[in-house]
Amino acid sequence: MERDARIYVAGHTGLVGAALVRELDRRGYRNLVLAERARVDLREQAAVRDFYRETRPDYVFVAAAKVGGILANDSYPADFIYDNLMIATNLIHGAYEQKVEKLLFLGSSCVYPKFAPQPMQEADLLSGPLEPTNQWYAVAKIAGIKLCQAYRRQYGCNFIAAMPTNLYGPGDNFDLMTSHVMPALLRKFHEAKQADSPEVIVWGSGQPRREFCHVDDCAAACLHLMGVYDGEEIVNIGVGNDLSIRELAEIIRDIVGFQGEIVFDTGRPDGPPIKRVDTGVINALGWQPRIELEQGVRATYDWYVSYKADHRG
Ligand code: GFB
Repeated sequence: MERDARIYVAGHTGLVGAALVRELDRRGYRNLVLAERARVDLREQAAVRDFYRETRPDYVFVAAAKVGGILANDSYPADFIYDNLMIATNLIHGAYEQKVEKLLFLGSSCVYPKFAPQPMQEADLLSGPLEPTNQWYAVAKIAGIKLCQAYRRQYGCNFIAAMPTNLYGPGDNFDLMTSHVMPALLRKFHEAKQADSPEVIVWGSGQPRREFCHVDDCAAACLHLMGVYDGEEIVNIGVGNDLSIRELAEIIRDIVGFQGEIVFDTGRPDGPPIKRVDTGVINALGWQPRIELEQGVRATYDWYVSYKADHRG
């Protein structure tokens, strides 16, 4: 990407979008196209078309999505499939109409089958049934992948798609009902320590395994792919290791300094037993993660504590 290129980061206030803006700033890209939701509702095709005509971006990162943890996905299926289908369709079709130079669509590791062989390879896409709790979000993301591939085949659009594993980091959603496990546990252990509570409730059995990639590593991977990758196939973004939810809870307990007990609420869903992506493709393209899990969790906790101090409520 040329230093003066117009770069649109759709979803720039979200976890990934904000990390992309930070990384682009760090690398000296100054011509960013950013729009609050109030300026353009990405679910409205005409609004997106007008926005593209007005801003004429050269590059587009599709980091806008309706996202959430296992409970949110399971509770609001219509919202997750409709919003994400509309966002993907409007941004990808609009990029074609506007003759955007290149677009990167961000999917998720949840596009892979619930029982895909581990670690999950890009070729495993659509090889089996999806995880029921987030099938709605997954189908919308798979549609986004197929849109990128179809517009490449029919119109020659250079639209690529990346599938990040579970992400965490500063700027995450810490609402206990809609968030992912990492921010939820950071908040739960923090508040339990503050209140001197005897225990922290962790959802599920604690046995599922998850892979966690810091969002700054993910942003760097996205910029790397935008620079070097022009293929039709999806590309995974991950760190090459995973841990159980029990192990994660114990790491967070120790980082926060909580002295009480961890209690597992097996009435809550576990989701897929394991969800680790194979990173052979992106590693061969020259990218490696740099942020170790404990270092990343500690930094995210420090951010959360300082953010809470600045934003009472
Ligand atoms: O992060 P999470 O909500 O989503 O849950 P998934 C991961 C695991 O952590 C599940 C357990 O086994 C949860 O039961 N868990 C334990 C908790 N305590 C908690 C808690 O307090 N909050 C939450 N949220 N989980 C998501 C998909 O699946 O992965 C999204 O739903 C997206 O669509 C994302 O794809 C990457 O990792 O199970």
